Amino acid sequence: MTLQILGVAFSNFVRSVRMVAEERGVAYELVPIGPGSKDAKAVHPLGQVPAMNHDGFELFESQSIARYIDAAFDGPRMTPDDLQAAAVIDQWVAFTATTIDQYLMRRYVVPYAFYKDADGNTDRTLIDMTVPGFSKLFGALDKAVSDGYLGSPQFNMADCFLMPILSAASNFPEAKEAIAASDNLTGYMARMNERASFTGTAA
Ligand SMILES: N[C@@H](CCC(=O)N[C@@H](CS)C(=O)NCC(=O)O)C(=O)O
Repeated sequence: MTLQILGVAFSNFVRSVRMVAEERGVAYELVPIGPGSKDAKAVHPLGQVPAMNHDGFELFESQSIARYIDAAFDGPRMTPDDLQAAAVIDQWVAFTATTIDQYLMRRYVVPYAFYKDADGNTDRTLIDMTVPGFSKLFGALDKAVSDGYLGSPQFNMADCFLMPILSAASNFPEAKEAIAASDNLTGYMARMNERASFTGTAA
């Protein structure tokens, strides 16, 4: 059976695992299952996406799915054989999927997209608590991509986690401004915007 990735295209984590599948040349079907839905709860204890089904083998958590896809199929792996090189990539994947996701998606993009006050305007409470940390956060990211990709001169799995977040954040003014002021990040996003695994997973 074709690999199934369960989740919605607008989720940054769904996009990350799709990017890994595309980079590895693995055919997959995107099964449109919404967060919190009955179908999502059948695979994930809290109904989060993404989840995965490969010939009846079910898995959740984007980092686990990404590593499984990288290891389970023929062809050159994204993960280097060298233990320390692989550990450094794992480090950047985890940093992005935990700290950066919390900061930029949960405390910035999600409130812009979904949190409204009684009049239907954006509820900026969480956004306004988050933005003052941007110069430190984007400064760290600018440094982290200074060799070309995240923590490395080579494209790697961590880029599949970072780019969907940066792309979503750049739709909103404070993040857009912070990225524009960061030369390395601007160049990084321009390079990633030409990458088929990124452009091919926009929807
Ligand atoms: N740690 C999880 C986080 C997944 C996650 O937060 N997914 C979001 C969509 S991007 C979701 O399902 N949110 C709905 C919810 O938390 O109920 C992973 O890496 O897969």
